Amino acid sequence: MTTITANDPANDWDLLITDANIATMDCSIAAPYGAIENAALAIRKGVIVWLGKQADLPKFDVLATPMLSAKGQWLTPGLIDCHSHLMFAGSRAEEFEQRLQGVSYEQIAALGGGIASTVAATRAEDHEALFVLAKDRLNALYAEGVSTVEIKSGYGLDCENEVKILEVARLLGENHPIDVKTTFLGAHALPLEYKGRSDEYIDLVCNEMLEQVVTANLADAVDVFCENVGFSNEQTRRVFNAAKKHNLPVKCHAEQLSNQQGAQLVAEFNGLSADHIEHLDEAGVKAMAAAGTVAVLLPGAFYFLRETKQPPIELLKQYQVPIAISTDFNPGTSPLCSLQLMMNMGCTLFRLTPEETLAGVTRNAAKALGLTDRGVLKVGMRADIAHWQISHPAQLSYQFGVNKLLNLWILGRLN
Ligand code: DI6
Ligand code: FE
Repeated sequence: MTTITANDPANDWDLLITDANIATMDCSIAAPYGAIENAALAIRKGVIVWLGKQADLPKFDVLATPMLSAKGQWLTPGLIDCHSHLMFAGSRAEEFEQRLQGVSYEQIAALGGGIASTVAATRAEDHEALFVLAKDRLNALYAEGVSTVEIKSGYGLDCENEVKILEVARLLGENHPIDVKTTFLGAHALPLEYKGRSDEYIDLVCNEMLEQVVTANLADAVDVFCENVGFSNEQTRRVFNAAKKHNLPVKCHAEQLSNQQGAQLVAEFNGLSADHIEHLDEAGVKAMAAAGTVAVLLPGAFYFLRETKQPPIELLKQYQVPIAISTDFNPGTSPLCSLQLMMNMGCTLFRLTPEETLAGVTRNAAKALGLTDRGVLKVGMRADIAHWQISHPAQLSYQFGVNKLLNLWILGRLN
């Protein structure tokens, strides 16, 4: 035991969690899940200031330190949903019915349904209505241990409405315990009024829209749907160049329905992530590995579209591309607002291990958002901590539908 003096910070902890098993997800700890059993963790000012075997705790002021026993249960990093489109209005249940009768996602999009119908519904709602809709969804994620969520725009598709969506997302971040990161996805789909004029629409995205978004500091990153039903590789490049001019990191909806070399392109811009990537090839994987671009897998969309083409998981592992998992929560291809369900699907549909899946919603999801202060439990990191009633961390991927969350601290606070 270390003896400490009166000035030692150990006298000044805001909370000490004892009797915990901790899945730190820290790669520098050799055990599976970076696990430390019989452990304790101390928080001061929203940051983890001590973590280790309980037997190694320094002497601290027992009377002055708020303490909580984890009762032998598990702590993990707060979960991170690094790819969501949760700011939308309306429902696409009828389209779901059509698809079940054999109409394809691309056919529906070509007929003016799909994303365009959500755009019409979202344009029709004001800030307040969108706030309420999105808050409910954020609450659902929060209830299952999610502490950081990325929210994309992309259902406005004009200056006014893209700005509105991002403003509401920023407002949610200020009014909800979850930390919200925003991504400008003006190039999500071609709005109906630009039919046949996609290059002109890209001009609007790169100039007016992005200028407004940047001026009001509404976006943390820029994304493009690089696809047959979205935008070409060349158009995606234009948007990435514009983002670069404003020092915004880029990410890409890449290789979801076909191979448009979007992953190589986003890697060329040292992008944060290439997402979906069912049709990714080896050259794309290599480019991502070289650039440190994260592979974000979206099993909900794969499942909901009843896709059969698997992302190249073995190649991603072979080239050590970090793999994240996310909900892609959206009304068209993944109306599934549960990151825990995605963890289960990551294992069942993509054959990831529960440990890889947990890394996918913590350490690697943080990387996919360019965040270095979370995703791993260790000293110096944000105290974003989920406390679970489980006897093994694999239970988080194995079981679904019974909520095992006991506590969720975000920046050291329970809400
Ligand atoms: N890929 C997707 O899966 C979603 N957006 C995208 O670029 C679909 C969005 C929608 O259909 O509303
Ligand atoms: Fe998406």
